[in-house]
Amino acid sequence: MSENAITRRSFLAGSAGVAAVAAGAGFLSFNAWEQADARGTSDIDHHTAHSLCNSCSSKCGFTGYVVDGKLGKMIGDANHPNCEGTLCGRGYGFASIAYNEDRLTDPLKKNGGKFEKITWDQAYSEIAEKVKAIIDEKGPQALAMVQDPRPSGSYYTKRFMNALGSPNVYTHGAACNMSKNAGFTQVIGTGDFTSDVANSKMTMFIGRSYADAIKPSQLHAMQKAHENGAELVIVDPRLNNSIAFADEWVPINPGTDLAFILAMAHVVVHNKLYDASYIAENTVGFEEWADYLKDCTPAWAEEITGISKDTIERLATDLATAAPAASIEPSWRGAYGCSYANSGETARAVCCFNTLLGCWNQEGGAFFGNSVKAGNLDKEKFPPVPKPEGKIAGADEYPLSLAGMGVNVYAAELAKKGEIKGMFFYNSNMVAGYSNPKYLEDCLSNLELSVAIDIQMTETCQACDYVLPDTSYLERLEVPEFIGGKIPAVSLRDQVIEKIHPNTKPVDEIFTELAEACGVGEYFPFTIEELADAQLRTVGLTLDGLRVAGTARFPEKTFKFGKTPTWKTPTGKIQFSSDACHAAGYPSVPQWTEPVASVPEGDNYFRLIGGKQAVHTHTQTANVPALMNISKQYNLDRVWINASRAAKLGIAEGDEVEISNDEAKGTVKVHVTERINPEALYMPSHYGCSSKDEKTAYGFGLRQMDFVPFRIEPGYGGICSQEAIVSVRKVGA
Ligand SMILES: Nc1nc2c(c(=O)[nH]1)N[C@H]1C(S)=C(S)[C@@H](COP(=O)(O)OP(=O)(O)OC[C@H]3O[C@@H](n4cnc5c(=O)[nH]c(N)nc54)[C@H](O)[C@@H]3O)O[C@H]1N2
Ligand SMILES: Nc1nc2c(c(=O)[nH]1)N[C@H]1C(S)=C(S)[C@@H](COP(=O)(O)OP(=O)(O)OC[C@H]3O[C@@H](n4cnc5c(=O)[nH]c(N)nc54)[C@H](O)[C@@H]3O)O[C@H]1N2
Ligand code: SF4
Ligand SMILES: [Mo]
Repeated sequence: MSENAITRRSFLAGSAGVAAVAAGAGFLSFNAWEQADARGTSDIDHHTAHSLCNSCSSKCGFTGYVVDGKLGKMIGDANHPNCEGTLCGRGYGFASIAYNEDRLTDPLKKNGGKFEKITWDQAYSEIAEKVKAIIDEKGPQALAMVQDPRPSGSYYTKRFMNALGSPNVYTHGAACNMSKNAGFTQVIGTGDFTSDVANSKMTMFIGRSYADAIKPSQLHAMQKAHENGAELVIVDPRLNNSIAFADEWVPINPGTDLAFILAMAHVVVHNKLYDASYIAENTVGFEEWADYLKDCTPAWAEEITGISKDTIERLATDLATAAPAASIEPSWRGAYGCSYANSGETARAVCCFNTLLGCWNQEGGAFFGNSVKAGNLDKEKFPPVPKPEGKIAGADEYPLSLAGMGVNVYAAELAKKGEIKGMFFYNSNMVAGYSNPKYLEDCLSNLELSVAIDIQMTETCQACDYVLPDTSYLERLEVPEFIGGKIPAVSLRDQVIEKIHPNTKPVDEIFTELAEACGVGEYFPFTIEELADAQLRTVGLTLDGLRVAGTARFPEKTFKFGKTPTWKTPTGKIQFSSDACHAAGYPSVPQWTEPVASVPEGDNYFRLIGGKQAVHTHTQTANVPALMNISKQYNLDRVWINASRAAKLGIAEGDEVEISNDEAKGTVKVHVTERINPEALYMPSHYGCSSKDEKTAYGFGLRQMDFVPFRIEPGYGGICSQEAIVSVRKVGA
């Protein structure tokens, strides 16, 4: 530990030097240090270290205060762009995972359905033998990796797979935001943008809740916009908790956002509320889209969306009036990240609509920010890995999907077909979260090699043959994390506490040693410290410096509003029409496409929707007692049902109901509320864990994914997580 620890003395010595490297660094104050040092005597081990929360993709930066070897407190780092000094409850709660009684402590192998402890040497040699056999038989394309992008995880998993010759490195994207990013890419040539909410006159949130699905900096921006008097509108079948800072809830029918946006576009185009010269200079396909939009009247959309034509007309006009300091916020997952068969097309429509507002790179509108990346490294020390042959599996079948994410569920299907024979899972609970768990388990059971690298015994671990125990994020140093934005940044996950379980290993060691066992060790002749330091030196920093600062900003790269971006589309323009979409079987301009599943007539049918709760992340926090106690105390596992629909079914608040469809059946209590659209049944996303070795999580609530039929969105590759209809009845009725 000692070389990672920043003792009081080295902190004071280092802080003078670091000011030069960490522009704007808001590292801890002397007072804060004094608090951590309350016991004041020099014989007690006490130090601080900067880390990045691993509870969600925001990876907020914080300072960990360690006393007697244990994490005592965490303070969000003010200069970390996603956190701005505030951590959310999940961040604090999840840190206790390091000390969780269900931690994986040793490598495991499945034997006759039961797991037994094995040595690392045995694990490496058996896995390597299978890897080699698979490559000999079917080539490296028969291997795949699924990983949740974390700093070291992204680097080492990709390098390992590419060293073996496989291009098949998947993220969780197809179960998160890939359809959205892919749809955006077709229009604006890039997968994401940022709404300048804080400075906007009006922002519309379509299926995005800053207050439930938290990134602290976004919530700060929303609060600021609210205080500034901006018009903030929430379009959501469910009245989410962001309403505290918003003006209006638009309770749309689930899966119909595309019709809503098309009708708003109709209003703006029909009433000529757009900047014609901007459209003429920057876009292709406008006439074709405008022609299609003629029939997309607010009255037409009212039928589909359940939103009155007057509301649609008013909101579209308000947005156009507030433009260019207005936008539809990019959203993340809820409405069109991966939910429906029309998600990618909905995303396209969002970007087309924002184009009508002329808001790109305008203050208060939507912008693209700047980024900083690590430069080239010394080739001797960090030998480049040859690019694997061929494309990631699924790229041809889902031509609009993004190669950087890949269609992870298609890889599972290939496993079922015997075309993929070996799969690795790093920091990923695919089985419980990426589509129907029963189906995914079945796919994985066909593999010759399945390896999960995790910290707790999840459903995915249970479905694999080998389970390797990572250290928790608090116990390891990782590759630096570069973060784009208004002022780009680089941030460090340093080791905060000593390893707790001696037989666990950090991710960098696992993949370095696995690579050696598989005969490709020549690509890993460096330590994580050497790699991190080399990357940082390419941007004028050092590992020692960033260890003290935690986060460094690049003010010289500050983004400036006003400049029209270079559009990285095939035409070099914003594309109302896309040849690639047309080739993939969609209309060339975004048109109304229905979701595949529709709610049948009958009092007891609903569309099942999901959504985050502020105290949990996906499937990974349900086994954290501190967070689960909140869920239990407040009955957070209840499903939400609309009050008038409940009345028809004789269902009252707190009743036990049975939810069923062809995929699954289960009972749970209900929350009867006016805060949900009558068509929708909301099941919180975080419960229903089926792994008995996660003792806190097991058996609490239902799992939304159990009710979702396995389906992949044509072209885009999303998992269609809300193409699920369920029937509801009161238990005992
Ligand atoms: N607390 C918490 N915060 C998180 C995470 C977490 O797990 N927990 N995860 C992080 C990650 S990885 C992600 S992707 C983001 C997700 O961020 P979001 O996408 O904002 O999160 P969700 O809660 O899934 O969905 C947002 C809203 O979409 C609504 N919705 C559902 N269906 C529809 C629809 O058809 N149309 C419309 N208009 N709305 C719909 C839901 O009711 C919900 O209120 O959150 C990030 N932050
Ligand atoms: N049921 C359900 N499914 C979902 C979602 C949901 O909320 N509920 N959300 C969707 C969204 S938005 C996304 S982005 C994806 C996210 O999908 P994933 O990225 O797979 O997220 P989790 O389900 O939280 O699983 C994370 C896994 O990483 C493990 N882990 C945590 N820390 C470490 C570590 O330090 N090292 C290693 N090796 N493993 C670690 C956890 O134990 C857990 O098994 O899921 C999607 N699917
Ligand atoms: S938003 Fe919360 S859970 Fe996510 S990284 Fe930040 S502190 Fe952790
Ligand atoms: Mo996500």
